[in-house]
Amino acid sequence: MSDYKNLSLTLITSEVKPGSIRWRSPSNIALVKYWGKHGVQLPRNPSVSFTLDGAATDTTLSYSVREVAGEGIDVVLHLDGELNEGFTERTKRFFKELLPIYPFLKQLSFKIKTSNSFPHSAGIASSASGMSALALCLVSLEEELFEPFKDRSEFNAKASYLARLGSGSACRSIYGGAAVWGTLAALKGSSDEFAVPVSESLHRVFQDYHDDILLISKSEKLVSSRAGHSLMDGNPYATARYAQATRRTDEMLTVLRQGKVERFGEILESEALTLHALMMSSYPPYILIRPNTLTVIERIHQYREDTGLPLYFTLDAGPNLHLLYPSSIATEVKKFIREQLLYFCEDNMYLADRVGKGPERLDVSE
Ligand code: 2P0
Repeated sequence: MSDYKNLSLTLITSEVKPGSIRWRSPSNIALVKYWGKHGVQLPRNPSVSFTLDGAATDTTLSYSVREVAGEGIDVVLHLDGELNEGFTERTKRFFKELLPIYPFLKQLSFKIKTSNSFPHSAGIASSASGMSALALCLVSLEEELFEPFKDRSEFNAKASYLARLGSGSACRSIYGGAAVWGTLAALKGSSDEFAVPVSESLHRVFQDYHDDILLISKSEKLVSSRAGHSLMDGNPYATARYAQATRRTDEMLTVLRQGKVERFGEILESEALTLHALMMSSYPPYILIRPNTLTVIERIHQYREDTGLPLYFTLDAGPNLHLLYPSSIATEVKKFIREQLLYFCEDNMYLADRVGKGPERLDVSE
């Protein structure tokens, strides 16, 4: 167990100059899903994801010494240039939880400016990119105020640990390519507390894999992921599911190494349907997919049968479909999306994305 609690991370405030730190961090799509947690944001099973490229959050954290010392956290958050009270409150809670790790958080005043590359109302998860961007800003801030980390991997492990406390899936966004979160016997260094990169063992075909996100519905979902995770505690299939996800994460790592796109797709689709079956078999049961989600799934199956091309889908905790495929068939797949699938998307919208290289620290002046 890593323990980042550190009461010595306290500032001599007269020595601190104001400053800003900026990170752009991407979203990720789980190939084997995290669904069910315990303790303080610990997963019930390992998961593995692709880190995306285009769907990202750009966050600038500005800090200065707090003029009037107070007990709580002093932070305001602006989303797309506007004060956002909901996110300000969530960030306050997050910083408060981090006080045993970063006691200096209550000695500073923070202004956070954040924006997403994807449309605000697109109905795609922003907590992975948002929380990972914020965690990276905080770990960079620690380096600026105290000691630099011994190496990049220590920096990333801590950023991933903090991101996990903000939102479970965010811990996987710290790394480019692919990442595993959760202890796997066969993966040295893997942990329930932070994610580890597995991009070095990614076969060439997966390094620039496409992920086109079909926006079936942009409405806010009725049951949050937080509530969904906790409903797993009473789910009668939970134990079997956690064992299955462990086996599948193991197998998925082999598949990713070997470049087997068909087996990849089989596991991918089964994971998507299993995730939603778990929602339907929770009590109270709920359904997040929409009729158009099913129509598009049928079209994808038919397309595969007709063409033999390795186009497969997955789902997040919502109705939108992620279409995953190798770049070698991009022209055909884009045509299929335009001609046969866009009709089933809200406002005929989809986001074209692909596997990306991971977060980037940006110049504050850019
Ligand atoms: C995942 N999802 O592995 C799974 C699959 C959605 C579907 O983790 O409560 O926002 O913040 O830890 O990470 C979405 O839930 O939940 C999620 P919290 P999170 O990506």
